[in-house]
Amino acid sequence: MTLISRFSATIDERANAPALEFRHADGTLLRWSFGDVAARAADAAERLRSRGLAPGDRCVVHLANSPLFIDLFLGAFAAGVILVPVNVLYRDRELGHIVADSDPALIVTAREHVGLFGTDARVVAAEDFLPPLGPVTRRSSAEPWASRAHLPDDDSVPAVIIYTSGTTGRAKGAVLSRANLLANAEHLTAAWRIGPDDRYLAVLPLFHVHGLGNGLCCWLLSGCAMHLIERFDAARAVAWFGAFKPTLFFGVPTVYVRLLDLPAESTREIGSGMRLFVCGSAALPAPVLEQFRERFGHTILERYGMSETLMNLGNPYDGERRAGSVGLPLGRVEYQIVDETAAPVPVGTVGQLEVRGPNVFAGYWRNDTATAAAFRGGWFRTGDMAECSDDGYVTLRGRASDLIISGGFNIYPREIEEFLLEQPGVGEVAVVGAPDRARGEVPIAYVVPGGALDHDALRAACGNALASFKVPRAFIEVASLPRTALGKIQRHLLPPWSPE
Ligand code: MCA
Ligand code: AMP
Repeated sequence: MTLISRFSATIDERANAPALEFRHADGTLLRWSFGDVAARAADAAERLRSRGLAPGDRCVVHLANSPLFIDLFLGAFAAGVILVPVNVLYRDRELGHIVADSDPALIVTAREHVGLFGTDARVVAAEDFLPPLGPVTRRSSAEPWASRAHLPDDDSVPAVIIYTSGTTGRAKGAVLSRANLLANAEHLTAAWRIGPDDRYLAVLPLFHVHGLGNGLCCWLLSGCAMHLIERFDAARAVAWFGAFKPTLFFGVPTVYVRLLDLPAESTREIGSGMRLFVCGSAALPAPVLEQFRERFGHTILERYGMSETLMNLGNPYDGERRAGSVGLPLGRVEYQIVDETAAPVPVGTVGQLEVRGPNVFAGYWRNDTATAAAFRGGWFRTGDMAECSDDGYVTLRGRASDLIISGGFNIYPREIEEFLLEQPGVGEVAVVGAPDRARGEVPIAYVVPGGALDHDALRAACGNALASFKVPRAFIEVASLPRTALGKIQRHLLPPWSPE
């Protein structure tokens, strides 16, 4: 079975079942069945084709969570178009690179964000390009959503390109095939027992793998009901849980830290209706898992994935969900922990984590050098360090690179450093992650002045060019950067920073 045939099976079997709820900006609650979702997807596919997009063309989507995103996601499958979702917080520097690299035929954004793309003629506002949000008129003939594509239903073709930063500072496009998305959704629906009776409260952004590959694809594979939220906000969580009564919830650690601040009567009430809370994208601190269990009566299931691989490891549904560990291999995923020479290390020894399986991507978009470097002997080199216990549980032990994860969003210091070095007054610079209770880490810049340094101007320049979560919380002036004899910056020797 292919991804399209699996999604179609859900849509056919559950054509009149509740599929999607979304509160429109005007306050009305949209409610669509799977048949409605399919009708809109067929319409979106038609619009992509009418606009001249052919199979294999790219379509950048720069949208906050909305049913319009889902229209494009499914419409692109039907039209054979490769979707390139980008973080809505990205600004000109990030967007410029992704647009240049992915070379899209169409860029879809919100009306208010069209200006971010300058005068690019490929940009359309989603509100103009897609049918208005509202009740759906279904075609009288029950035409399957993907049938008019007349394309081979081939799962080896690229489905989405997810841009993920690297040590080079410039994001690379991880090309995920339909087969990758299907394998991941099959693994997760089986491992987490997701079925048509579930009710999934979707708060994570659809432009990253967590919300897209896990959230949307498990929804479409299982045929459960989904309530889509534009963006997570702890102050409104009690109302969302109370009204929708979900059974299933996916979050990043920051989301769970925020939920811990809810009053005790709310946490008990929320916990009583829930079946499963899943966490990933960054390390879940053990005390958060313990406190969450006390207050909500649920042990969060922590899992581990990457944009290039979708999900690799997870704590078991039945059996011990071990704090601090990312558990055991999911589905058909295999892993090994090896040393520099690719030899497996003994149990209890930290080594490099490598994975393979049907969920693992084939390579980066138009970047054979990066692809070749990412694989060794058929194994994908995650860049994460890990160790395995006697009973097979894997624990992550840091990364080979300097990745900072803030609120579940990834930050590569090199990208910010390269930008800061272009600014007046900056001689040398090192960006490091400082601990933060809620967001896990926040970026801090240590600057060796090369002239007069204007902190406000630096902050403003970062704010214009970079996503807000990448703007350093502080610019600390230092006389020099600690370096090894080979000139590599010793980030751990920089003076610690804490907010006053
Ligand atoms: C945050 N902001 C957003 C969003 N989230 N804007 C638009 N859409 C969003 N989804 C902006 C806010 O406007 C604000 O911007 C700034 O970010 C900080 O927000 P704040 O209100 O302080 O939020 P918070 O309480 O700290 O919570 C933020 C959050 C958010 C909800 C946890 O960071 C988030 O949605 N994180 C999820 C990231 C994610 O899905 N990662 C998965 C990557 P301003 O500063 O301008 O006011 S996939 C991955 O890593 C792998 C594959 C994996 O394993 O899953
Ligand atoms: P991305 O490049 O956005 O796909 O992020 C992938 C990285 O997020 C992984 O290589 C890990 O370093 C990190 N990550 C994902 N899940 C977890 C987790 N449960 N615990 C710790 N780190 C995680």
